[in-house]
Amino acid sequence: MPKAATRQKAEAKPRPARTSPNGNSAKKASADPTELAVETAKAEFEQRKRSQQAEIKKTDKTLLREMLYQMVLGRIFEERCAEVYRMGKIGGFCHLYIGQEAIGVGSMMALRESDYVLTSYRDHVQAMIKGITPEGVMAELYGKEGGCVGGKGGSMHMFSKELGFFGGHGIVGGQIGVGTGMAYAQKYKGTDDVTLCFFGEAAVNQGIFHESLNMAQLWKLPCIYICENNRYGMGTSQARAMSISNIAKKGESYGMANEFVDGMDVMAVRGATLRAIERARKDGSPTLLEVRAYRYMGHSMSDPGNYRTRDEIKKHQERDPILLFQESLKAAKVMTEKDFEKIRQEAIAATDKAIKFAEESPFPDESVLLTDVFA
Ligand SMILES: Cc1ncc(C[n+]2csc(CCOP(=O)(O)OP(=O)(O)O)c2C)c(N)n1
Ligand SMILES: [Mg+2]
Repeated sequence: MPKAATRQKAEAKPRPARTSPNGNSAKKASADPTELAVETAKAEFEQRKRSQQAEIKKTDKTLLREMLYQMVLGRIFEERCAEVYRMGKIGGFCHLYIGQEAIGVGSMMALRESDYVLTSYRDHVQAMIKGITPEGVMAELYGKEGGCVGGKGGSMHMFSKELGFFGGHGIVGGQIGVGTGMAYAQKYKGTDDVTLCFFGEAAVNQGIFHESLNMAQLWKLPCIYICENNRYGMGTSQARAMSISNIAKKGESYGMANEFVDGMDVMAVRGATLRAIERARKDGSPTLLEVRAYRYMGHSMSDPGNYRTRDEIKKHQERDPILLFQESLKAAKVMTEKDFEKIRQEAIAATDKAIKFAEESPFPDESVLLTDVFA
């Protein structure tokens, strides 16, 4: 079902390994002790299938169906985003989440409505999980009036104050400081709500990550920091840019609870997030989760992808999070192929409806050009 790979325009030709001043190189990257064994991806798939089944048996069936629906919707919606982008319907940047759906769904569907979420520019799927309609997201991508922020934000700035979705941030790591502040507000107001703050592994090298974690632990702020480690920051692999690649362990520098999670396994993400939420609601304790997945598509729609091979992408797709979840649901006798097809058709219909809405929505009127603009 996931077709993204076949459309990937990545060049098969890898660049020669470059050595950075700290001695990291592409060769060293594969010797990285925290590297997931992609060579044994199929075996891992089978093993995950067994552990997922155990978790599935403990989880409400309606919720499981909704989790699968959101993952499939995210995938199909973004495959169509790529199509309409290539047709010139969407302007500017467009960063797709394909391959990482288990992270957004596994973590956010463990939240309650009043909790907050912030993320980076790779935000379409998280926006929909938090309740922004596919129409609102697609029209925003089109820069149309019916978009969730009136067509003025575009791909990178989905937002809904009412739904507790506070962006969509373009500055790498910028949302980590804002998310820490949102968690401060939740605590200050005496709620037991939590903030989920997503960011990529490249953001961990920014000062804001370290300043925020220090403060959050010191003040016990109910922020759950979710590092979506998709292995690359634009065209730079983690191993070429980070001296210590075990991101979860970096939480220990601040005495913060931390966990390493397989981001291809939606039930594992859910489990780790539920544990973090419990800590946060109890006394505000923050958590750092490093959730390891893989970005199937380019960094953005304009990425030629000449820093990795097609083969590398294919290996990761052997552990595809949607296929894995479906296989587990089937093995646990919770859902059948017929149910999967029904979900697929629902997601296609929702995406078609969103595109029709975006096409028909007008562009914002010139009179609102300077409203909602802060400088
Ligand atoms: C402060 C800052 N520096 C550089 C950039 C340019 N930039 C945009 S995305 C990106 C890579 C970020 O990678 P990562 O945090 O791993 O997130 P991913 O794109 O993989 O989801 C960079 C360097 C930026 N937007 N902001
Ligand atoms: Mg990354």
